[in-house]
Amino acid sequence: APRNPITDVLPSPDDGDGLGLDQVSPVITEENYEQKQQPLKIVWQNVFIQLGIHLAALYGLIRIPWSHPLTWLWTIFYYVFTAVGITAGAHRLWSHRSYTFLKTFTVSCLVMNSAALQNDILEWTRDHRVHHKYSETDADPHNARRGFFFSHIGWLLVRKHPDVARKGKQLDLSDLYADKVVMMQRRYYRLSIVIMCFLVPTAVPYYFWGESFQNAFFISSILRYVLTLNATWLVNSAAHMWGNRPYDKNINPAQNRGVAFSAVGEGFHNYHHTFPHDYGTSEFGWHLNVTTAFIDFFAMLGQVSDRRKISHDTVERRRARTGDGS
Ligand code: ST9
Ligand code: ZN
Ligand code: ZN
Repeated sequence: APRNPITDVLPSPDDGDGLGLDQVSPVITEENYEQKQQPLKIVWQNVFIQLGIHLAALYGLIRIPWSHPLTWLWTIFYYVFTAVGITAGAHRLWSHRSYTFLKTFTVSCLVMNSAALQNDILEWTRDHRVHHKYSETDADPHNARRGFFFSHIGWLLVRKHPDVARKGKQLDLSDLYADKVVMMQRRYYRLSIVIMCFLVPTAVPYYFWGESFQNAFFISSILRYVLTLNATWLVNSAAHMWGNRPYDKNINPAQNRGVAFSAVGEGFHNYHHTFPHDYGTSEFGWHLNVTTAFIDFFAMLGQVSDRRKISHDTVERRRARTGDGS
């Protein structure tokens, strides 16, 4: 079986169903994890950048009625394009290794990932693996116990809790350091985001249907970027708070259909934290899950193999044992 980058490093307790380590982290509660809050160290540069791009996005929103309908279509297309770079790329491929790939597919994931501008793949993946292993503790970069604002955007505006790096350094990231595609992106990250997150989305409407520079930049680049950021952050905030918990009622991550829709398939978060190496991050195939359709499409073209899927039986047994009955 392919290795699981999270559980193979530090063993998690077998949860007793005789099926091996299907749960990544032990459920961490107040009793077995001591919270050690630190005073906040605000990073003002990030505060100003986020304020700036959110205001600019608002301006883009106001400009929509005065822009070309093709610009709207392009913006929606580019939203999905960059979102999939995060979901199929950074998340399901590089963080969880839930499927395997061929080179062309990886390179397209990389390009889409740079377009999303959510830190390079190495940094994103490192934070995400530590998020799964130490969910809702100080070692979780966006610990949802610190409230909606912190888990949504606040965590990007302050220095990390020292536990994040401390625990993160115990993870095995050798697969990423050995991954030429990941390391190449890290080397040319700045250049790649300038081109893919700002230049390309602005240039296409401007050159191909004569959109004004202003509209192209504020709508297709900035507004679209800010929307994808917030859709992503909702997985950490909303989907760690609101929704039902049919697979494991003892953890915060929940099934949230609104989030699944805006995050192109990543809102079935109770399922995902219970079965993190399922490539579909949900029981329901393509339902509200563009990402799974995307991976399946590339599988059809022979670019993807070894899609890891949890069997229906395993899911049912787990649901009966730890679900909330919904
Ligand atoms: C963004 C990312 O938005 C969003 C990710 C969300 C994840 C969601 C997951 C949900 C599931 C998937 C759903 C996808 C849905 C997609 C839908 C799309 C529509 N392990 O970080 P530094 C060490 S990014 C091990 O600077 P500070 C390491 O040595 C937005 N070690 O910490 C590191 O040095 P180096 C754009 C770790 O100084 C050193 O510590 N980007 C780990 O406390 C320093 O690390 C921004 O806005 C670890 N986990 O600063 C940038 N972490 O890197 C924001 C750290 O050299 N970031 N170390 O190895 C920053 O400015 C800073 O990181 C900071 C903290 C101020 C937040
Ligand atoms: Zn989560
Ligand atoms: Zn995950």
